[in-house]
Amino acid sequence: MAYEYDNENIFARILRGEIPNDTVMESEYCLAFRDIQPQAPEHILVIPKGAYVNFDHFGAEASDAELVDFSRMVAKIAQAIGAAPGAGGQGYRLIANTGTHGVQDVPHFHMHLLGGRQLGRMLQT
Ligand code: DGP
Repeated sequence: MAYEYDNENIFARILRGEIPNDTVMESEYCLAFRDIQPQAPEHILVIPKGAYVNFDHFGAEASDAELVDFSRMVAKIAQAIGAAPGAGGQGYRLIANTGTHGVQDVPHFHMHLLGGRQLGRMLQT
């Protein structure tokens, strides 16, 4: 399976420090920052630092350490913003838009974490 990664995509530029971001959390393998066009009071993007185009690329080719680090960071952020039901929060939604049908705009794998209000039901169209 061949995945072509565009080194000039906006998240690659954020990772290189060429574009500023509002960082929420950083680890060895991942960065989380606030979405520039928030759709909810809490709208955070979690991305691997590695060059992965989308979730199937990440899931297939990332190391175990990268995969674990990513999941742990999502869980830590959900807790940090007070949204994790296991810690008394009211919940959140994770979305990984992928490819054309998934309406993915930025070709660097990212997970949207949305919360802070009652969200509508999936999917509208
Ligand atoms: P999508 O690829 O459709 O899953 O969404 C990409 C998201 O990335 C969209 O919600 C807006 C956000 N975004 C695009 N450019 C930037 C940027 O330069 N900085 C930040 N923080 N977010 C961005």
